[in-house]
Amino acid sequence: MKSNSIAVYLSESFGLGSEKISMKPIGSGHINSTMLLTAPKKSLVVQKLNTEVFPEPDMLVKNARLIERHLTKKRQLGEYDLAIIRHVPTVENNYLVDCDNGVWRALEFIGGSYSEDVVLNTSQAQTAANAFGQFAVALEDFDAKQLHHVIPDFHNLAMRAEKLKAVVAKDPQQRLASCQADVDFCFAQFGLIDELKALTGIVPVRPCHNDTKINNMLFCNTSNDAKAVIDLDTCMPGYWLYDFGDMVRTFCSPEQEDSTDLANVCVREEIFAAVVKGYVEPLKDLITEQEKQSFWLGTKVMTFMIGLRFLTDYIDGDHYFSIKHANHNLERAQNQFALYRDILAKKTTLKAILRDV
Ligand code: ADP
Ligand code: GN1
Ligand code: MG
Repeated sequence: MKSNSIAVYLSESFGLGSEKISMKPIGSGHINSTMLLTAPKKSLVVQKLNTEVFPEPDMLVKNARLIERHLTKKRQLGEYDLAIIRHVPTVENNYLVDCDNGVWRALEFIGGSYSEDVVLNTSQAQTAANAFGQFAVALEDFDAKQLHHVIPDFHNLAMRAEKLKAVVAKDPQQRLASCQADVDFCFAQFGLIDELKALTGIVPVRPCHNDTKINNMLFCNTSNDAKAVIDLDTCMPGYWLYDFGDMVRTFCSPEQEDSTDLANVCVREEIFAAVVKGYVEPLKDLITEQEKQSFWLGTKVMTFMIGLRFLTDYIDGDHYFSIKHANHNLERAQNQFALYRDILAKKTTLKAILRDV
């Protein structure tokens, strides 16, 4: 199907007609294909879902709509101020459309907003972390047992380690020789698995976003305030340390996640402090002492685990994360390991910042 006919089909399905429409890619997500569909009446975000990653798209939509409903109630009670990204039904009142050999959904477009791939300053970091904190608090009384586990073991480091070991043993693309040092480095970090296991029963399992990347936050064009938390696809029960760690991973480096300028990949300490301050403030009445302490482990685990996932996908032949060029996943992995090494090198300073909150 040509992109023009896809646009017409989707536009008609979601009730926007077929006149004067256009569709163009937005954002830089690694999993789904995200497009802005513009029609005279209104614009919608349309996404072709990656059904390899999300084999049950109807469950994905069901989860998201449960969360939408919960957040809507919170807004009505004056307990949640951010915009809510709602799924848009088709003219036949479905939420998924089959088109172009794939499954599509539509989301309300939040106009007058922008997202970032690299945090610009401390104020932006604190604003976004605070909004992710507000989101976490709003979900606190949401019964996360209702959520289907769309990707089982998503942040299970032990399982991620097993996947790396399995792919290394197979080496299906003969790529191991090009990344043996990275694999050895990974294997030397598996003590993190026991550190995580030790938290079982000590830190609470809570509803989590699980993908608190900086580009999953929309900011207002005029005020630069946070406008909406987006990309709710992996909302599932977890530890707050995951959401904290993923913010550190994506907010603190001055370089993009796939930058090859490794000498410049580092944790900006002032951004780290802003993330801590911004996130903990809305959580202050709920967070336990053990949870606060677990944020150091979250900082290490999330940065390391995403690096490990990029490396696993590289060795496996790039089936999971979309890539723009050969070696893209290896470059991403090496970038994340550089960041992880800097985190370890700055342990004393970062732990002191955490302690001071
Ligand atoms: P992916 O799963 O591919 O990461 P996202 O849902 O995060 O997809 O969307 C990718 C990008 O599209 C975001 O970073 C943001 O720039 C833009 N975007 C997504 N949803 C909206 C929305 N409802 N309104 C405005 N922009 C959006
Ligand atoms: C993916 O979809 P996106 O780009 O927001 C991935 C996250 C990773 C991230 C790394 C469902 O997120 O887990 O942390 O890439 N999402 C999924 O940038 O695997
Ligand atoms: Mg995203």
